[in-house]
Amino acid sequence: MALRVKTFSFTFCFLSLLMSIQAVAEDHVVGQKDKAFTKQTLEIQKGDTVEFINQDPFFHNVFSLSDAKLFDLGSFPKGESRKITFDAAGEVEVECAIHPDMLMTITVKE
Ligand SMILES: [Cu+2]
Repeated sequence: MALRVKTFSFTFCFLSLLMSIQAVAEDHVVGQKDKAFTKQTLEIQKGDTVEFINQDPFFHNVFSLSDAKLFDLGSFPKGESRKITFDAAGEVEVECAIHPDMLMTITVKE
C-alpha cells in the first residue's frame, strides 16, 4: 500500500514537472513592416517559438546563419507568416534575403 502511494506521488510529481516545463514555452510575434523587423532585439527562453508576419505589400524572407539556429523560412507575401522554435541558447542574427538592411537579434536564454 505504502509503495503504491509512493509510486503514485512520484508519477504525479514527474507529470506535473513535465507539464510545467511545457507551459513555460512561449510564442512571440515579430512583424516585417516598412522593410524592417518590428523589433530590433528580442529576448526569449530556449524552447520558445517566434512567428514572423509579413505586413508589407511585397515579399519578405527570414533566415539566419547563426550557430545557435541555422534556418531559412523562405519568402512569403503580405499577410503570411512563418514560425520557428529556438531549441538552443545563444545569439541569433535574423535577416531577410530580399532586403539586406533588415536585421534583428534574438537572444535565446537557457
Ligand atoms: Cu524583406
